[in-house]
Amino acid sequence: MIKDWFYKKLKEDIGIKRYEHSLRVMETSIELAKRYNSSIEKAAVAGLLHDCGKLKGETNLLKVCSDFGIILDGMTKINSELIHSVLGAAIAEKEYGIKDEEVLKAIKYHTTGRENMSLLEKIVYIADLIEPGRSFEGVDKLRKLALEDLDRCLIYSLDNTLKFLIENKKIIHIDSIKARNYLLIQTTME
Ligand code: DGI
Ligand code: FE
Ligand code: FE
Repeated sequence: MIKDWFYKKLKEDIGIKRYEHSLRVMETSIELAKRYNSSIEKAAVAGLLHDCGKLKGETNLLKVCSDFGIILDGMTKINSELIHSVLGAAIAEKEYGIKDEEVLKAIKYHTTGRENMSLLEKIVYIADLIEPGRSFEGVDKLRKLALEDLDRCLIYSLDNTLKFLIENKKIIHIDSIKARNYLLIQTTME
């Protein structure tokens, strides 16, 4: 699924720093896929391309989205941090030729999460946060939890992100809330 030219294009599109982060997310996604018996190939391509929408030097992401025919929801439109995941899914499909819906969704929801995430979506979401280049308070706990219990790790990550958003007076996307509620309901019913 990964072609040689993906690496070159990705590096040019998103810049070296983001590119190196993407390689680490790819490796971490592969590790998690092995740990949880998920497709290694899908984890690799979704991990590699998850930030392919973070176009370097592009100032008008809304225009780029409209050129791709993407209709953004109101909450995404006003949060520049959220646009790159939706745009990334479109770029992965149209420019990298990815057809696998599961992979495209893992890219699309890697920032907010969503209700009833697939295993691959969870893997990429978590790999993005725990790749070896990340250093924030609590990341070691997340790294440990990721190998023990993916859902608990996800709840913990969502808690962290939501606390951060509240502390910084940021708008919370409804999908992040739904992702957390869904996991909490599911894990208390087990
Ligand atoms: O692209 P990365 O930096 O690798 O990581 P990411 O795609 O997870 O983006 C992280 C940023 O997105 C981080 O600053 C928190 C922000 N974010 C996550 N969920 C939400 C959000 N921002 C808003 N406004 N609302 C959300 O629900
Ligand atoms: Fe991202
Ligand atoms: Fe990322």
